[in-house]
Amino acid sequence: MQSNLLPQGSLRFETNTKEMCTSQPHTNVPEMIRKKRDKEDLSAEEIRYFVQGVTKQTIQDSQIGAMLMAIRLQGMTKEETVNLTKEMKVSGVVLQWPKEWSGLVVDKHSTGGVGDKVSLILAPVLAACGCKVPMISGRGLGHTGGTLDKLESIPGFNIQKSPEEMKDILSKVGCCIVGQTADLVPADKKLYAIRDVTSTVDSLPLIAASIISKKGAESLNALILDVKFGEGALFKEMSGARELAQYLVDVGNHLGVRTAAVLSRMDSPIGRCVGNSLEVIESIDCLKGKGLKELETLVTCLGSHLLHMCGKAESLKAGEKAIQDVLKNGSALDKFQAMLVAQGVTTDLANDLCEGKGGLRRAEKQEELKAQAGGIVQAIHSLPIAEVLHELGAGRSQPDQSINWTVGIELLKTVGDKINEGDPWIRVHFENPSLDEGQKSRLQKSLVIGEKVQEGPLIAEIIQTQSQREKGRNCPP
Ligand code: IUR
Repeated sequence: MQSNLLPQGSLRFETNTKEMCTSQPHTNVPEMIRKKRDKEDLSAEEIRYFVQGVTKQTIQDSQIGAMLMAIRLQGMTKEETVNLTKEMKVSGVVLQWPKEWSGLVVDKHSTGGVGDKVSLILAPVLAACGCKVPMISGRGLGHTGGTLDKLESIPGFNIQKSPEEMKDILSKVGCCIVGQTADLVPADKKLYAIRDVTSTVDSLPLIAASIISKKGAESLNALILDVKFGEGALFKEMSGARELAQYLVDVGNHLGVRTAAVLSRMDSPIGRCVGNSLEVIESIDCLKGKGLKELETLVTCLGSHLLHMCGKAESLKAGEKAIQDVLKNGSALDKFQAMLVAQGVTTDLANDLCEGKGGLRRAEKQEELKAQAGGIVQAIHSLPIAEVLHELGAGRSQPDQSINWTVGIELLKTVGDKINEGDPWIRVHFENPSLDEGQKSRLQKSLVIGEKVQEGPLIAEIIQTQSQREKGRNCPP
């Protein structure tokens, strides 16, 4: 690894020492591309050479694009994917934690959903249960904000923390939520940028290597994946989500991280609110044990699997109980408050927020829409909601675009609720641009009213390795 990737004065990182003893493979890049093009397997040595060339920029972008397309079209064996993931993981710094934390370092990854504020709740919940959670998250691109955008709607919240600072916050608080630094898995940054412009994003081995290499570089003991399917998700059908989940679980476990996945339904938004600052307020309510049942169910399911996998809970039931306890006794909320202060929010503001005394700027305008029929709320389509919020400024189309954190919606009725004609069902928060008639009509169409609920259960399936299923507990192979 290049020495300039190492933060100065830090002893906390493993460098990719393999590079020093790696000789060039008995091949060259065009020959490696030809092999993959012709569906031959790449050796571990060839994959190492490729990833190091990507990182050091000694391989041309055209060659990287050709290799990615060959992988996209011909696939990779599980062994090749694991080798690719391992090499990507060590392309930059790999976080190292004190020995005392062994077994306790956990995180989650979600494939993204409308109103998905689970990370904001899960990180402090797990910290309150005794885990260490070095959550590295992203900003949103597209519909609404990502986890970092939600947190940045809190004045003062700083997402840029060095590994040293992360370790300090983890020892004092137990959780932090930060942005990715340039030196963590630099190979993924390069590969992702080229995947984006070569139509090679939708490749199972490339997705798995990208996600798991970054989680691997956090040196986790356990990882839970929330893979969503349904109208508002990447996969419309459960079968696609299941295939990705199983692949990610296998690769994660091969990398030595106990990994399991939850397949969760994403037809309607998660929780009551969509939009950055509104989701922070909803998360605080959930941390007080006053969240919408579905949201609490998802947090409890993901968290209990992590507690069980890392050995903090003897069974899933015990994990669920531990989570219910920290939501009820205020210790999860205390962790959230401490994390805010550790990441730059003033003590007064963190107090006000957690005590429900406000503190976040509210949009200048709110408008409620009324139901045009009565019955039971069968569904609230998340995609039109996300699209309208994007148009109103809640999401970005370009990575460097600024967003309006106050823009969002509150659902005054959710799936399963009884509703009468004329009842207000959604409150839209907006500023400039204003909510127009076309957007109101699209929002109205997202509300489906019928005679009974038709949606299936929120948690559809749990994906584990064969040995996890047999032992009832995750073990790396
Ligand atoms: N998130 C990632 O980190 N990597 C990917 O390839 C995709 C989502 I798709």
